[in-house]
Amino acid sequence: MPTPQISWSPLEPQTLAAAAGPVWSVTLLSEATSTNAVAAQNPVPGTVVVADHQTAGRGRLDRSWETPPGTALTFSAVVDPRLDDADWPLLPLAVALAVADGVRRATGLEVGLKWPNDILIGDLKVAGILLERVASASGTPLAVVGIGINVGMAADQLPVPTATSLALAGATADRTAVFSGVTGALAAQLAALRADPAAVLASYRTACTTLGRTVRVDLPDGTSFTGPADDVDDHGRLVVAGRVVGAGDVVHVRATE
Ligand code: BT5
Repeated sequence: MPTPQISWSPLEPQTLAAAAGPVWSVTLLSEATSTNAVAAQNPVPGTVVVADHQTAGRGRLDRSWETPPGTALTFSAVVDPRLDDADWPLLPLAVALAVADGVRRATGLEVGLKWPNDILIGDLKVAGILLERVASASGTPLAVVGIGINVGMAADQLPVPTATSLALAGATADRTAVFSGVTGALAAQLAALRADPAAVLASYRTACTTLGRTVRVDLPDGTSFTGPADDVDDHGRLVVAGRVVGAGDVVHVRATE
């Protein structure tokens, strides 16, 4: 892979705040363990915590999210989705659409969405999302939306062989430009989800590159099975060979002939 040619601008609080616009209230930390953990300490809707560097970034299911200093965008937004309980499972899908839209706006790159919310370029992961449900001081259910995007990593900085970066895909946008694209798209997708959950689901079905592929599903109980990914149902669950999968890891095996 070629070495990316990018001139890096440091993250700067006022520039980030301007990039996000008035909808979001942005705090920049030079270093944090995990922006999700910081944001959850005092969750106020509209708050966005950005870390220039995360020292203990978290993935799902106690996995870790690793990013070398200066190469990644790592932030968490606190949102009040104002959704019926039945529509909460659509939130991760709406956030995945937002990351895809935001990356496209900032870089021109088309990314793929692997169910439920991995962001891929080809078969390599360029961004991940960690959603956690928390309660406000008054008890309102809120979501901490954690987003990690590999913006500028060179090949020798990738934490795992299954990762890639926007720079390695040819993008020259810096972290602030990507932040602007994604925070704007996140506000738009959240509004769309509140207004018309079925329309967001329809957009997700169109964008989800898992559909039509053969996948292996690794279930939380340690078992797995393989089959064609046929649909995303109205509750945001993946349907594989007629079986409904609400939680589990999905591996793209090959395109269905
Ligand atoms: C995710 O988990 O993909 C969710 C990642 C969310 C990270 C953001 S950063 C801001 C906020 N604060 C946090 O602490 N977290 C959020 P999961 O699907 O479980 O994927 C984790 C797996 O991806 C790991 O086990 C590695 O195999 C791989 N991985 C780790 N770092 C990676 C990276 N930078 N790029 C691509 N893959 C990575």
